[in-house]
Amino acid sequence: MNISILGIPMDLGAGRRGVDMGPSALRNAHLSRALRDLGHSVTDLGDVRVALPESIDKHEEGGLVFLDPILDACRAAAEQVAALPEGTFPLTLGGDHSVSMGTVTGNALRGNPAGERMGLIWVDAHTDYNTPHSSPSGNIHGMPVAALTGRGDPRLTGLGGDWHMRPEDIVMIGIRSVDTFERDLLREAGVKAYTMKDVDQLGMTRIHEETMERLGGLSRLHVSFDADALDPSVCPGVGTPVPGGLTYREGHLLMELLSESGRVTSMDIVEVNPILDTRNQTAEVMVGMAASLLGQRIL
Ligand code: Z70
Ligand code: MN
Ligand code: MN
Ligand code: MN
Repeated sequence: MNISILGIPMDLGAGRRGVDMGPSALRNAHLSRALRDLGHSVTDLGDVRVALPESIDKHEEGGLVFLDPILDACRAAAEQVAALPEGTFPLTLGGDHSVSMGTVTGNALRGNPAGERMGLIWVDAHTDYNTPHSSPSGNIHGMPVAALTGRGDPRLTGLGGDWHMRPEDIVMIGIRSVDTFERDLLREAGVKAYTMKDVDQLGMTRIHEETMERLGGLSRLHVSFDADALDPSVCPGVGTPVPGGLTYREGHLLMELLSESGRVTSMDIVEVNPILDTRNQTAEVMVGMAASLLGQRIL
């Protein structure tokens, strides 16, 4: 397979600094080599240009911190991803999770400018379903899924023009931190979310089967993997560690099963924070997750 790597070194959507270094940390953990060793042809397109927080004013506008530079970076990411040839697998590296407003939009519009239905598998401790009204923080990385489904500020929801994700085409896995009003929005929209309780009770195999069934008719599936979905003992280098997360094996098993399905057409790795990490462990773990999704097997 042809894999194109694109970095979006942005931490403007997060409450803490450092995830702008995520793409470097993942490259340092030998991401390209790991994928080439699996037989893939890998092209690293480098990074999207992102404004430095030091050279812009931190202004909040209608409950949105750093809105304009985040929109610029998301638009650039969406354009680059949408322009990749059909059949290429885009592997996009954050950055905070607001980058996925751009990457998911770009993948949905790739090959069909009007946009097509696409399945979204959101692996995260958080549901990222806030709007400017429901958000307790104003941080845009808590809002990308709501924005992709057309909820929130029109400047965020308008990235794909008239195209939006359908809530029924989204499955979240690993959830254990949801804000009060965010919970209401998520329920009302009808997004399927597997919490950590569901992971404990059903197991990852069953969750994978149900996910494949739910997203059955869709020809393209995007995996957006937030490193904080994994337990902080596995991935300590994240801005918002939440106890009780996915084990190392649960993460790999999900990626292995998704790989076997042969249906995943693009992936994000986001929220890796080298400042808060231990000897780049989080980036190394996430490179392993990408390798499992892209065909690595134990035997
Ligand atoms: C909270 C908010 C969030 C990631 C934290 C946190 C959101 N719900 N997302 N870390 N990746 O501020 O909206
Ligand atoms: Mn997230
Ligand atoms: Mn998260
Ligand atoms: Mn819109």
